[in-house]
Amino acid sequence: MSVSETSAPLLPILIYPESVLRKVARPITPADADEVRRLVPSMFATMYNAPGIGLAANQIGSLLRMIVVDVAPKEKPEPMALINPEIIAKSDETATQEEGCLSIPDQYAEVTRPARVKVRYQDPEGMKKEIEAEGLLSACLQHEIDHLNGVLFVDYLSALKRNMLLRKLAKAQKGR
Ligand code: K1U
Ligand code: ZN
Repeated sequence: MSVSETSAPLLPILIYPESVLRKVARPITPADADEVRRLVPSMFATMYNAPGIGLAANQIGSLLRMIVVDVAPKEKPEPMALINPEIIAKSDETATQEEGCLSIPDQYAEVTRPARVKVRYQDPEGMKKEIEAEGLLSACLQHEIDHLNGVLFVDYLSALKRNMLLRKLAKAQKGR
């Protein structure tokens, strides 16, 4: 069974203004291996089920520095789990992309970020890796690494746009 079809337990996705979304996640060490092995399949299952193209550990209430992403079409999944991801280079050129967030459901806004990034990370087996990304993958990696630092996409918006969006979210959540 592939990771996009896994039956691993789904995890509840925490919704803004949950405080763990504003916390900084801590680096993963070899002592966390069992927890990482347990969480990775469940984070993929939760991301695909949402559906979403990324998920950071803060969003499921864990403060381990790990994210999962897959921006490929559903028919040809390209799942990636990144442990201790860090941006080691970013372009001066910027790109603007409409972003959403599974922790800020049904609210979208254009966010401007560096167009390309180079990310260093470990895979779940502990192998050191680097990836260069542009387009949607670049925006998604930056969005997920922001989560690990307690940063949300709404932080990039003007106060006016942010307050409008968060008021809409609060209204929608009240009606649930
Ligand atoms: O971290 C998250 O909250 C996941 C978020 C990631 C993201 C989206 C857009 C730009 C940057 C980062 C999402 O996946 S929101 C849902 C979404 O974008 C989507 C859902 C289904 C199909 C395609 C996209
Ligand atoms: Zn998000």
